Amino acid sequence: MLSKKIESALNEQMAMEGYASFLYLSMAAWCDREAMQGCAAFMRRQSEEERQHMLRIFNYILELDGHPLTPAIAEPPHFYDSVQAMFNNVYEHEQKVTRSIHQLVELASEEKDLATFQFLQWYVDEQREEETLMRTILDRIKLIGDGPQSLYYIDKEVERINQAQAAADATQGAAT
Ligand code: OFO
Repeated sequence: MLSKKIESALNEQMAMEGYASFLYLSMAAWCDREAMQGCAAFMRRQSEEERQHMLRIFNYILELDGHPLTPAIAEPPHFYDSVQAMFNNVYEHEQKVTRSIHQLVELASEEKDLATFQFLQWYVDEQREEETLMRTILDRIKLIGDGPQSLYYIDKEVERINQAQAAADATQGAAT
């Protein structure tokens, strides 16, 4: 059974994951229209992952006899100054989510809610991995620089990273 405080904090986190899903979907649309299909595919997959993160909390709240409140989602931005600016935005958003997850973990610990504390460890790991991934992409973008055809090479690099991530997820899925 969840305390009201934990239930409401989990509902807020669910809304945050939902927003991330829409934000990344909007980024996928922008990338597609900029002819960056590799980045578009990456953002679509990220969007789907965030939806799964939202549903994981939704299911957990139900399992603990609480009421998951399907959130209203604010409209995300639809345009970005550059692909670098867009990935910076993703990285900042992930850092914000990480802070929120860490606050939730602290709350679960204060409330002595061991089940929620345990449940949240998956999110702690996931956020660490996502921040590392976004930093890697930003580093590669910096290495490629802004010479002629840099957008082409950035798109190819993100496509390669996306395929590697999808393959790793498939292997993990097969192992569970
Ligand atoms: Fe939900 O994993 Fe990032 O935000």
